[in-house]
Amino acid sequence: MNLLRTIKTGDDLKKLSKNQLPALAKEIRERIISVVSKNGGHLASSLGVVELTIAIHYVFNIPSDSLVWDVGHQAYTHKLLTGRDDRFDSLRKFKGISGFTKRSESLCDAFTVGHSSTSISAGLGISVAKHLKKDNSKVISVIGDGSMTAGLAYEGLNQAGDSKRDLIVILNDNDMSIAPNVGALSSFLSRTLSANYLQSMKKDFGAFLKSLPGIGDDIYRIAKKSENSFKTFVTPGMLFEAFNFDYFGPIDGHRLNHLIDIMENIKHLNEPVLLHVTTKKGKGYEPAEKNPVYFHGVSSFDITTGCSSTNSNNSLKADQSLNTSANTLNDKNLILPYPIPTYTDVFGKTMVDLAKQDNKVVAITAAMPEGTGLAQFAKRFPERFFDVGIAEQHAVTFAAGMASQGMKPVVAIYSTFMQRAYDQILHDVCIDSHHVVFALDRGGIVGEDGPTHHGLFDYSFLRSIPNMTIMAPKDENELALMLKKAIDYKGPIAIRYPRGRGEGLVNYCAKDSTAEHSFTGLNSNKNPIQKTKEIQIGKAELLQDGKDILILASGRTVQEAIKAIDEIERSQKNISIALVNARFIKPLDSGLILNLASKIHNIITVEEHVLDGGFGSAVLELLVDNGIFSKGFNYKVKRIGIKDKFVEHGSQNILRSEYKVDSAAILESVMEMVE
Ligand SMILES: Cc1ncc(C[n+]2csc(CCOP(=O)(O)OP(=O)(O)O)c2C)c(N)n1
Repeated sequence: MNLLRTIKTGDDLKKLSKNQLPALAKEIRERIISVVSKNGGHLASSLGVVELTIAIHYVFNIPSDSLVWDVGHQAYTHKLLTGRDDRFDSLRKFKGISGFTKRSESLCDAFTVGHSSTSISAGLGISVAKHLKKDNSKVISVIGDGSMTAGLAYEGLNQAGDSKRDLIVILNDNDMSIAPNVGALSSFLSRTLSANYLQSMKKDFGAFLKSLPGIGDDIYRIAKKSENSFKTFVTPGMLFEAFNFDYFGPIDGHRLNHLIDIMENIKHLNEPVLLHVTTKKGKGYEPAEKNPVYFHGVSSFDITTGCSSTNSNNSLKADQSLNTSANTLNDKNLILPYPIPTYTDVFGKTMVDLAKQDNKVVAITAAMPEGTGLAQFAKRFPERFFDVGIAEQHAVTFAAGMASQGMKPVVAIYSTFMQRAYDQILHDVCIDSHHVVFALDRGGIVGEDGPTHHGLFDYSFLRSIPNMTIMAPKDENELALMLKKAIDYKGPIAIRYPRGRGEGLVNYCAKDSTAEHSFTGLNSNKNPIQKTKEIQIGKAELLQDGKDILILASGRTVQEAIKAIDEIERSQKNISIALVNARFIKPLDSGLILNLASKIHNIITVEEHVLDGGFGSAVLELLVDNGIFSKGFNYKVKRIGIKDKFVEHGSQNILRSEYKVDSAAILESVMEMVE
């Protein structure tokens, strides 16, 4: 019988007997594996919490009781149990089911999320509001041990414990973040768990307590009492009890009956409770159990073998990038005799090259060694590599400290996650102008991960900070050169580059590249991007001169502009277009831009970034401040970028077209201007 099909709500689930639940868990796993194998997604995290999610929905009344998932990437079972099975095939597709929890998608999603470590604070806020509204329903926040490495989680625990608010925090401890979890908390949790003799002592002690009159068989009491007796010197409980949480566990997160019994008991407590559950990431699918890092987030794969169905290029197989749009052709439809490296690959390889030459270069990641391309660096230079956990704020201030001692820290954090560290960039790095290099991967539209993950705000949030320099490469060659430039520079400097493959200009991965980057473009002679010229701070690159229209493009939108210009030339329209690769968002190449703008009065700026405060805004400020528009000419200016909106999820290509930041949008603007 297909049990999953019978469940639309928690009430439907509660009609099942406890004996039927393991069969339901099996069906759910099969459904998740089947859909993720086609659409890509966060597989291992979701498989790890199937039983935990069933137990929560079996015991609590969602959505009256609020369930807050941390990150929201593990919530596939939750989606399947809350009326979204029918649409689950559209997971992560444009207009389909989101890969994270999203309030607009279901009443059962208490909080919209994608970034980590928010669940305790949000849960507490919900709990306090419920209390003020005299609503006695419960709040359950589920947070992973990786997400517990962020300071925000402790800020939540701190207030929750102090306010003694009714809040159940479930710590889903699988000893993994994306990569193996790091830090003192992680070793604390796992040390306790692996101490078998303590576990057995605890069991004996539990049995002893059980035998005492008045204690009986109540699982809750036994768990509690036995834990109390040890917590002061051996268990993770001591940490959470210090925050005034009532600690239970650790318990096996795959034993449904046990989970349900414990939850039935703790739901009657009206105080901060922490239930520590241990789970196996990837549970129930052997390839994911064996390789949870790879299957944390994965593009489409073959279910039997677990191998990627898109490409053999490593960085395209596993999460962190969720690069589902792999191809073997470059943009000009040339088949290349090697896998086209991603920007991330090129960054990682260049970091190794640069670190070989300069022992002051150090690399910092916030829990994403693979995703940021630093895994090779970590292997080659373990003493110069720092994974600080999901702690972007700390990563930046830590880098500032190192820079103050003459080291050259490169902080590699996705653009979207760097948003977390704004004050640290401003206050700790930029005021003293420390030489910290920010490598902002996943700048622009990232695709299927959607609005929580697009890197569409970095130009504007960085541009306003004094002392900051911001670069954006038009292709992977430029990324490598910019990184080299940034290492040699003195002061805060950011390089913002996109998710996905480069242009296939150079067989980067196949070369044992040394200090010298001999870039040999493989494309047709017409392609103006094949030679990468030396980067000079604040200097743009004039790719093509022209008379009628000036296109100022930033980052990879230069490629879209080249495509648009190719199209115009092919259609034999007689339009003369000047194209500038801005390279620098700050400082702009004011000399070149003002000079061109004084001659060409139709100007288009292009950016894969929100228009507000972005590259186009910077250009306009430059033009206005230099009186360009007051010279009596009739100027037309069009800014192409993301209007004041959050961009949904879907493939990068669909979104670029939908939000009009692609070559078609440039072409349209050119035609509007000339007509
Ligand atoms: C602020 C922030 N930084 C980085 C990430 C990327 N990220 C997504 S899931 C994850 C690991 C989370 O680990 P854990 O909470 O233990 O959950 P698990 O996947 O192991 O179930 C990371 C680092 C993020 N979502 N948010």
